[in-house]
Amino acid sequence: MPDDPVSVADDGPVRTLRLNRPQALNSFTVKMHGALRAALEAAGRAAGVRCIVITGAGRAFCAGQDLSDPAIAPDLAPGATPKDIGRLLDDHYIPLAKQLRSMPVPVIAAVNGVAAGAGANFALNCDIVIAARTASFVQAFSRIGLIPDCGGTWLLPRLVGRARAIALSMTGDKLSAEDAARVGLIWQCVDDTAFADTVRTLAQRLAAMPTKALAETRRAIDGAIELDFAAALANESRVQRELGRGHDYLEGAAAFLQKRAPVFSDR
Ligand code: T3D
Repeated sequence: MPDDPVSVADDGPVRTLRLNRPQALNSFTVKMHGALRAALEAAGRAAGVRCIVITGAGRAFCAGQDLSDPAIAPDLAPGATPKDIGRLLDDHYIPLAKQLRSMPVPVIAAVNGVAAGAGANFALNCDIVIAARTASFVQAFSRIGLIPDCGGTWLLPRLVGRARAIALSMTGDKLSAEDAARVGLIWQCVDDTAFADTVRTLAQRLAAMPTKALAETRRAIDGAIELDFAAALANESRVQRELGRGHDYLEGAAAFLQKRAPVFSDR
């Protein structure tokens, strides 16, 4: 559908979800939220999908909330009742952030252009963030009197430390993709000319890996942030025991010993 806010394309085991509102820099409307969450749900259920790439159409990745969406746009009339922004977060951004961090397959954010506000933090919730060199990250919230959301207050200090988290969030300054990679906000910054190929190669590579172990890796690392050292060690043992009973471990070890390529299938 040409006016579909999220387009879906498969390349073998890799499913690409493209935010498709380029005229508004792929900012989130309630409709796009619904389409994205449904597409993620469908991708998670599809046995043949082993890696998801999320990217944007046109020159932007995502400009965060569409500030003109009637569902949330402030009524500027004097005395008008303020819209309930907390409800918008409860209904859309929180479920999206949680969904991304519990997907059964790895999720790559391929940040093709500017990622602002919740659009930036939405990307940071993905497993691996690759950005084109001309892309940028903007904690735009302070410019409109808000705080970082979609997990930003939790993610930013953990990714880049308190000093950078606070300065980026208070100033709302644009951070180049190159600087984002340098300070550890994202995984990689790639020249625009190499961007599509780099994303495709990584996605296909992840898709050929043991999917269940990758999803459990994310879960264990995210969970360990909340644990003390002993509890993290115990959790590693519990998850490793479970994975050790799976097909992918037997296959991976056998393939190594037999000097052949493994074929993974666990989900
Ligand atoms: O309701 C709530 O606010 C609660 C939700 C919170 C979650 C959030 O995400 S809050 C943060 C919302 N996002 C922003 O504040 C970002 C606003 N956009 C910008 O700061 C800039 O557009 C960018 C830094 C992203 C890009 O700048 P630039 O110069 O490359 O592009 P531009 O000229 O500003 O924008 C191009 C068009 O996209 C323009 O429309 P026009 O004039 O061509 O018809 C602009 O209005 C539109 N656009 C950009 N961002 C948004 C948007 N339209 C609606 N909502 C947007 N967020």
